[in-house]
Amino acid sequence: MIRIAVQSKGRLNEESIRLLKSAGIDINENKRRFLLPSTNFPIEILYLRDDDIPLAVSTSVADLGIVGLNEIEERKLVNVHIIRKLGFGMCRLSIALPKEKKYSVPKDLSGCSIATSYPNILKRFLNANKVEANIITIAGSVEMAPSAGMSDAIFDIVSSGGTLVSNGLKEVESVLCSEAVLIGTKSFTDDKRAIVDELLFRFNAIEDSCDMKYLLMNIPEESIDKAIKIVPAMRSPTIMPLAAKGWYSLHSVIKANQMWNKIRELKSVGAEGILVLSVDKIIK
Ligand code: PRT
Ligand code: ZN
Repeated sequence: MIRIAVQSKGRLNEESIRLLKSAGIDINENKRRFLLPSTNFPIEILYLRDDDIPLAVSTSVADLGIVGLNEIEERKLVNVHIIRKLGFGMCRLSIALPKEKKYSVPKDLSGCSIATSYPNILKRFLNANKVEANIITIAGSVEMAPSAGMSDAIFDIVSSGGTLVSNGLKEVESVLCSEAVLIGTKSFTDDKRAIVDELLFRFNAIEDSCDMKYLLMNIPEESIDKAIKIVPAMRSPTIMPLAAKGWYSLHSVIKANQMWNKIRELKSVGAEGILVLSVDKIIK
């Protein structure tokens, strides 16, 4: 049995649970408790505040955790290892100033006071740029600090940028790109390693299938070679004869963002009756 810490409520909770469920892990959220075992996979879910997840993994209270990279970069705990990025919870940690203030380079922050909940990441950025500024650590509502007279600037999480605009601030320096990451303790027993490997295998299959489309089409025999060049698939496309002589069915997999260009090219070599289907999982 392994234990994974996920955010109990907040921005990462829903996507974290969705990811585990799409990896085939049954979680009965109706029975939600602090610690909830899956009914079909040797894993239990430990619901925590995001701030507590890195420490839970660092102290081996949990084997794995799902948390924003920003939290890991801020804490830099021993025994915590980033296993992989998860592709959701995208945001950035940025410096913002009142919109009327001038800014061109980090040195312009010299002597400023900067409010943040991420003092360590900010300190590293200021040191790397040889800037002396006064860091004011506050727990929340960082975006209010300049208008409340608490600071000259802020260093905070930005996603759409709407919060900055509505507080009369402008983003001047993006310091860290963050997203949800899977973290783990540095070493596992053999039993736990096998469970973690199975989980990662499933996460990889989900990622590989993401944004992929399955294509089926009818193609005349003389166009098969050209069509294979357009949609080469993972190894090579499947070709099956149709009942109508001289015609074949071709099956392949392509990236969703290539779909319209590929369809145009396939039509130009004589493909007909093209079907485009979503892909649930790809096992390479
Ligand atoms: O209760 P708990 O301590 O668990 O949660 P929390 O309130 O500390 O965290 P939560 O749920 O707000 O965020 C969890 C994680 O989501 C963060 O650590 C980030 O990794 C990630 N994330 C992604 C964000 C955002 N996007 C985000 N937009 N975290 C916070 N914000 C806030 C930001 O602080 C600012 O107030 O949203 C505002 C900015 O949003 P825009 O869209 O207006 O720019
Ligand atoms: Zn938090």
